Amino acid sequence: MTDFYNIDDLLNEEQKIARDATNAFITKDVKPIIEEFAQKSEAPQHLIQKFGEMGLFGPAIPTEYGGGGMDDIAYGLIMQEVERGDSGLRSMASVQSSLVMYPIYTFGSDEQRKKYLPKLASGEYLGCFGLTEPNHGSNPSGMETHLIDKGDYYLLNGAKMWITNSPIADIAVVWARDENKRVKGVIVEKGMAGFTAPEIHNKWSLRASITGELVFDNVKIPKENVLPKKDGLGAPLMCLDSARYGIAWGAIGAAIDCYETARDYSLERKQFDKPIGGFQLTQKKLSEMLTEITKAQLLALRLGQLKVNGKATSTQISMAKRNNVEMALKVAREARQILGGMGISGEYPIMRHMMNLESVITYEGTHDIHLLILGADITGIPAFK
Ligand code: TGC
Ligand code: FAD
Repeated sequence: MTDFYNIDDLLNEEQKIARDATNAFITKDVKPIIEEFAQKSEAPQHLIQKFGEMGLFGPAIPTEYGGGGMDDIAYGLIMQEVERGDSGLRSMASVQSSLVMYPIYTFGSDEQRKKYLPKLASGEYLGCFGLTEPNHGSNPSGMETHLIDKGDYYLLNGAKMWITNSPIADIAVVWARDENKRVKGVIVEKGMAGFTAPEIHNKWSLRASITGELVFDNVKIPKENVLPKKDGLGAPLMCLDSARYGIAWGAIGAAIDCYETARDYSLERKQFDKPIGGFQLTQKKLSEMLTEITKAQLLALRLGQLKVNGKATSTQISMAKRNNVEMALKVAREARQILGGMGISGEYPIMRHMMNLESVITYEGTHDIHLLILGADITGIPAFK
């Protein structure tokens, strides 16, 4: 495994075990089948249960609720290994862990924790997270989805767009404004009257992941389905911090898979009577890829240490998500060139990673939004508005 700066030495036993077990699972159960699912534009739903069995859902959620009870570095390493397989599968794991289990654990009542978390951890339930709307992506504070208080229940109306896993999800954590304009999180269950989740078709990216809408037409939400412990836009933004952190690690996995594929190919493929890896231009590409991967690994690990100590800031997370996803996309593009014509073939994983990363650089805050988050931190002047 690519580890040029012996980062392995900085990990504890639990973190290494989490990483290595996930690596073995992805190598055995994901790598051999994922290209075919992506080509068919189909999600490998048989893996949901296995992800639960492998502890890939909620690794950092306490064990009393079915989670793994591990630290954030172990969580990051798991995301890295899952994304070495496919960004769409990492999406499934990070949405479940950071955007569904995390808010239920952090903002939920004890009844909600007990009711949902063990089933989400085991893979019996799959969840999704509804923040983005057709008219409000980068600016979720403009959300139109709303709740009307009807006594012992709320009426939910509105729509969410681009929601990972929504067509197959058992529950959705949905963010909506109440009559006092406060953002609240509610748990919407599959089968509630007036709730539908149509699939979005024709994606050229994350093809092994299902994406859809969430449509609410006078959906009755019992009051016990409201997340009681926090309201305001800060609540979903805290969830995004957790997911963005996982993506900062995950992107490294995609980059390593592209780099290792290109390195191996460059040693086998001969042109002008020598391996293409022997040409200086190929060596420049490989050297720069390895350098950028190593810098991203160090950034992720230091961020993980800060997170474990409760010191990671949102802006530090934005910097790592932004840097590491861009790094992975650049590595994928360079790797694709090293493979020449074979670079576009499904025989190799590079083009799939590259297309996936075009979503990863947009979701969880676009590349430019993260730049503006950094700019606001540096100057004290938010440039979003
Ligand atoms: P702003 O006025 O700055 O803040 C509103 C309130 O939130 C608080 N806050 C935070 N709290 C916790 N954590 C954070 N990171 C926070 N950032 C802000 C803030 O203190 C304030 O609290 P209060 O009590 O004063 O109300 O908000 P803004 O409207 O100016 O927006 C700022 C901006 C642009 C950075 C934010 O809207 C943003 O991040 N936009 C990007 C949207 C986004 O990332 N969407 C992702 C949707 S989910 C997704 O993509 C899943 S992909 C699936 C997968 O992962 O696989
Ligand atoms: P827009 O906000 O319309 O942005 C378009 C362009 O304008 C971008 O380049 C952006 O950077 C730029 N821009 C916007 N505002 C500014 C500004 N102030 N200054 C400069 N430039 C600006 N969302 C969920 O809630 N849950 C999910 O599970 C989920 N899964 C997703 C899965 C996929 C495959 C995809 C593609 C998206 C998913 N999303 C999800 C939505 C994702 O978070 C949004 O696509 C993203 O936040 C950007 O919003 P948008 O697409 O509406 O783009």
